[in-house]
Amino acid sequence: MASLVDQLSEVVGGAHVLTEADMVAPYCRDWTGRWGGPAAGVVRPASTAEVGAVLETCRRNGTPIVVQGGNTGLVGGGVPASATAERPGRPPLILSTTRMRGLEPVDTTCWQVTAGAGVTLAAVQEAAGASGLAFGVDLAARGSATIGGMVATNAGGIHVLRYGAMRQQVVGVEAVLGDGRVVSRLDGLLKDNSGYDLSQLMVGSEGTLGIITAARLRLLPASPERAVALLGVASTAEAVRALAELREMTEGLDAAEIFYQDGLDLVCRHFHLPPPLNTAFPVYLLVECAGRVRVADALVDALGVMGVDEHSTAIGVEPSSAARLWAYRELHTDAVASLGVPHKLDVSVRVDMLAELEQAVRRSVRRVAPEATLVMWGHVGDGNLHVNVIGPPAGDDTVDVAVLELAVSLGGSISAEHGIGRAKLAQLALVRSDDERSAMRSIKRALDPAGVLNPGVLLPA
Ligand code: FAD
Ligand code: 2HG
Ligand code: ZN
Repeated sequence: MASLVDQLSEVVGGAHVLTEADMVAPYCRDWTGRWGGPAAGVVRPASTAEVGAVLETCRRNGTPIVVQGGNTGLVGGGVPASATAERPGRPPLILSTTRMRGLEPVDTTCWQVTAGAGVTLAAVQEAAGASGLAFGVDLAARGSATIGGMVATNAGGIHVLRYGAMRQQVVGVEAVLGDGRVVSRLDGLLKDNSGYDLSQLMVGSEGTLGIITAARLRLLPASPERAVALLGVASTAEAVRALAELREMTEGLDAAEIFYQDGLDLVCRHFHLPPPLNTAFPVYLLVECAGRVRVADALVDALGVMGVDEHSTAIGVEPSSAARLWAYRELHTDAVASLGVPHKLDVSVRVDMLAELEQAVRRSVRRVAPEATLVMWGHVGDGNLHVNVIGPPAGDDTVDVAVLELAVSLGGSISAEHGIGRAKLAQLALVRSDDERSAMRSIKRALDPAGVLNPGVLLPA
């Protein structure tokens, strides 16, 4: 019988089956460097039919598949399990969607676009912008993160408070299910109550139910005017209060982000940036308003009413000055990566509990990992803190468990936007009941009975 590589080469062409160690290696480790393991190889199909044929080949051979898009995920869901993890059976094949880059023309009547799974977020944003429209989700990994990966993780990002997460942008999905059936809802219907919404079932499924091959996405009118303000404040509680006031007084608030002096220092040091304000503050609130007219004036007026003084504020209206202010926030992930392999905890609580969460995380990390470096930032409007801890060995999850349990004890979630992946598999029971996890397993068995897709991601293998 022909080898797996020969069979796959038949399907996608030999050039798109990678088996040499140095070619395969970059696909085997995640962006953070914390997660990864060996793979049998990488296969790069270019169409839905090829994805179906690859899946069929793997099912016949009993080879598990790890689905990978841009490999910017932060919970280890798009890379193989580590060699030391319990991995019964053979190493998986990585199915990379990066050749599925078809982007249809923007539909300017329906304000929609159909994108192949491997199309990057930046490409969708660019295409929408060229048609006078915009896409509702934005995040710093825009140059690499793919639409398939963003749908599979229900990515959030910086505009959730105005436009929602990826789920809200998905009109329909095409996917090859684990058992080979194809679901395709790319017709662009805004109203369609004809049964279960299989597209939305794919959103947030982290590659465990099907391989997304394309998505029909909702677009928005572009906002020609944009204004950013960076406010230095005394505490997280004050940032939350300021945001509540701004929400009442401004229209078009589309981002509200928080970071702290230690994170800002790190960003400035690592990227050789001057501090944004003349005075240092414990906490920084970055807000952005976007719309058609008078956006900057309205934001400045609101800040005036709030009594914010110029020493504690920087305003960016021109695209370059707005981008300069955004950089202080967006460069946090890269700056932290320069310190070592981080433990990333992406937790959320109700917005009115955020200040308590922040303080409790500081106490908890000090207690369980006193030598560690702790850097936090997040999406304050969504009650979402990104807790990054550098110091403890990658395999030691003491600090992870402490922070996740803390978030749950405050009524929060162990995953605000990055997903469960492999990183938080053991903690899923903290937030999902026995009945819920059992229902999830039933869905998994119904769509992927052989358990070929992403075993050990989101649910135990
Ligand atoms: P991958 O990392 O390749 O995969 C992620 C998961 O999706 C895996 O489980 C994988 O198996 C699955 N998957 C991928 N493609 C498919 C497919 N076609 N079909 C089925 N399953 C698939 N995330 C946020 O939510 N908000 C942020 O603000 C944010 N900012 C980030 C900033 C930086 C600098 C970085 C590095 C990451 C950031 N992320 C953020 C995380 C990341 O960008 C998202 O999780 C992204 O959605 C993953 O897309 P990807 O193509 O890289 O997917
Ligand atoms: C962000 O909002 C991303 O910056 C990444 O979600 C968070 O790196 C992180 O911990
Ligand atoms: Zn985030």
